Amino acid sequence: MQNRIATPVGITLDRFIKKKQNDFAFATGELSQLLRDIALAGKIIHREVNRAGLLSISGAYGTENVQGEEQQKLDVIANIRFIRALKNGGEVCAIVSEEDEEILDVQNPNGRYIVAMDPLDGSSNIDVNVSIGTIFSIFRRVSPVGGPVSQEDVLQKGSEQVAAGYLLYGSSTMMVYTTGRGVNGFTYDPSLGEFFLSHANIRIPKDGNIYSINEGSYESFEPHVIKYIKFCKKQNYTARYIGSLVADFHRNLLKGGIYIYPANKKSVNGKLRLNYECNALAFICEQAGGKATDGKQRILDIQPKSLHQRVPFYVGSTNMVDAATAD
Ligand code: AHM
Ligand code: MG
Repeated sequence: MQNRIATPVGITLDRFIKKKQNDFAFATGELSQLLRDIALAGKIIHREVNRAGLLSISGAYGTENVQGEEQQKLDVIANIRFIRALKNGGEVCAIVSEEDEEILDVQNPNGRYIVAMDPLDGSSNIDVNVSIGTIFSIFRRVSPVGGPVSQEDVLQKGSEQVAAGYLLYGSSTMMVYTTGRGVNGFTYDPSLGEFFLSHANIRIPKDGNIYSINEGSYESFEPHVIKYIKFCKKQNYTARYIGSLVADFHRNLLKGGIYIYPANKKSVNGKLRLNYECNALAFICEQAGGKATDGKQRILDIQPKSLHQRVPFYVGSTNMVDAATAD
């Protein structure tokens, strides 16, 4: 704790990671390197996101990119870039991604970590120039190093995460992450190519007045959700819904609020994926003093049964999550 207070705002992400690594007597530096690999991939996606509008213009003229490849959708590009960065880094033995049906064995049996990720979340916002994000969770493998990756490696509870974070490609690009000792946010300066600590030791207010939910499905929500929305309106709370989970979550984290993607008639388990979206944000939220549940159970305690499993998601200020999930 003392360290965090002493950390000057403005140090680079690299130096911050190094400083934190020194807090662990027996740290090998692999997790630190993995976080740096993710930051590097984030810089690459930042560049692609910022060129996205131009890509579609050049696409309209039938041009191909420098490698002579066909123009690809940005979420596919992000997936490729992340996988490449993690593969080259060498710390990871397997990746699971929202973009891929199966486990990706990266041919690095000595890697000690597993990464679960949503390389570009909020894809419906890409074409309309609205904020999007990357979400990641890092787990230590449970199978023996050197052998094949197992189902147990990739289906671990969120409480087993050793680190988690997100990149937000907004008016600025930010990386926010936790290693289980608080949450810190870094803002990218593209002119220097560096992330700088801008939000040290983020704490989410216990209460807030922002609620984020797609009210278009109101009629098909469960009674307690309808009741809570009515309550929010009575309280004159502010409704904010970008439809981009990272951006909605980030705003609520800083200002106090709740994000809900509940079950509805069409999607009985909601829409969001436990492994790629909910676990990481739940870990960050709890580390910042907030709460995350599926309406009944703590997100981090859910034992995943399949890679692409969906769960209802209530995340944000503790008092708001409690109120939204009360019968
Ligand atoms: P995606 O992974 O296909 O991008 O879907 C996830 C996104 C979230 O970012 C966002 O909060 C939610 O889907 C919006 O869904 P809806 O349009 O149903 O409200
Ligand atoms: Mg997603």
